[in-house]
Amino acid sequence: MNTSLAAVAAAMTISASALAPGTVRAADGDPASTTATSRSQAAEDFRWGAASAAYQVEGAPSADGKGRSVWDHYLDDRSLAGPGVSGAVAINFYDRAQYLQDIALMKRLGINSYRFSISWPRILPDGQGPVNPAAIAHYRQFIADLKAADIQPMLTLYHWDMPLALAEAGGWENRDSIAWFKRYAEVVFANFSDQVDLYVLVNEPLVEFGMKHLAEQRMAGEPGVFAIVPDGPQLTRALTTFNHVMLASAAAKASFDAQGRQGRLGVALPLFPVLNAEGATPDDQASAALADGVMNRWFLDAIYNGRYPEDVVAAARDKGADTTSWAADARTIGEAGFDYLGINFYSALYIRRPAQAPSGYAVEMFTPEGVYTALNGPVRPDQFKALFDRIRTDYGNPTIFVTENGAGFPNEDTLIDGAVVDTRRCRYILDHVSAMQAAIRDGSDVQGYHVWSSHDNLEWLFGYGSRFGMIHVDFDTQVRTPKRSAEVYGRLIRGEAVTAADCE
Ligand code: GCO
Repeated sequence: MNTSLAAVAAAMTISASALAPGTVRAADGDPASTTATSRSQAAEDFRWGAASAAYQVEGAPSADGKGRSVWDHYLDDRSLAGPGVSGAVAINFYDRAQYLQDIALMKRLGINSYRFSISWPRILPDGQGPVNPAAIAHYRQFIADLKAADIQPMLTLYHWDMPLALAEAGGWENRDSIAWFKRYAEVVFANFSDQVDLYVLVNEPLVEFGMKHLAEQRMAGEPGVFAIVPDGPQLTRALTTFNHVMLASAAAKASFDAQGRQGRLGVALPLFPVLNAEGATPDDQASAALADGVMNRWFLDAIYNGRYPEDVVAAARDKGADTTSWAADARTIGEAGFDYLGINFYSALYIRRPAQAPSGYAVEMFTPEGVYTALNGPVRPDQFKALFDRIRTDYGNPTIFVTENGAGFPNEDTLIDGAVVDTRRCRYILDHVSAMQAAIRDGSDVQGYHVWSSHDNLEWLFGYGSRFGMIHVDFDTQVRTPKRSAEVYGRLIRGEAVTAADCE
């Protein structure tokens, strides 16, 4: 482990009650005028949770009249995650007997918020056509079961499992996707708004695009590269996609408001602080600034300032993009008035300019020697804190929910004598909770934190080998075993003071 982080972790004592100071601030932002009552109320209302996504956990790809999704196609028809790797069973979460056990387990840990996604092709099997009442009934029962266990739902409408028919019609690259999503969202709101008051409209347009591009490369017979930040040739397509996803979210929000529904709506963005390595050249610095523009500012500037960042727009124009509608589109996104910002945070990213790049936008992600990393990149809780600070100071201190934070590490999830001691994940969670608490003390309005993920599950094109759960799943028997991280997270939520030593 990176020694400075190890030192920080070792010295820290963390408890949920450390949240209280600064959790709520008065409208004028002056902590001095915050009352003690509102502080403890906010600490009490804080959502301590875990997150998952339909395709990664549910299985049952044709139960109750489900239509096919693009992910059924990728894994089952095209074997893109390897031979025999399928979402047909996943962790069997569509099965009520199974999920009731899982809910009971989460309740025992003390989790009071569960972020899950519902599957668009279950609700509208062909994407736009008739509503499937059996799917509605299933999710209504699931939400009722969650609430009966005192776990509050945070419902994600879209976590990448696009109905295949719509993917074949161009998916998010087709501007009609705005209308497709709006219709789907209206069906969801009409059927669930008596049960749910917190929604994530879409999850991670950036990573979805990277994953789709990797799928395309594999379908073309190449091993492919998973580029979180779109590389030069992909820039125009990526930005077009992001624009449509955000416009679709804005349209869904406008419709929700017009119908006078009660609830809070936002989007979950994967925000990646961008770093230069030591000895970076001015070209590397310019590439890093543009990568920050594409991954972070593109979304945040539109949501909070109603405009797209000029440097990114210029780079896209340079690549031949038709940007005519973008200024008006960004204004529409800015006017949507999302109720909170969902942050999915995993790591910071080192960026440089690739050698022999053509002129214009060119970025490359890399990991310098000796940097402590998890499966999703360099582990930097200090950058998590810096991200909260940036959003507070540059974007008007919006309400934030941490919609995902978590880690996987190679060879750490082995079941030995009935136990999994996932020390690195456990420390990762404590370090990041501590960074979040420091940001709250400094005035950030964070109202919930969700670990990705409650359970080990299907990691998209990377199959079942990349485990991110606090609960170990034996994928052959479906037996669950809470790991050390689950135990320590549960103690933290229940108000005990825990330290990194508890993770050993
Ligand atoms: C993601 C996703 C999750 C992943 C997680 C771990 O948002 O990329 O929301 O589906 O499984 O990030 O890589």
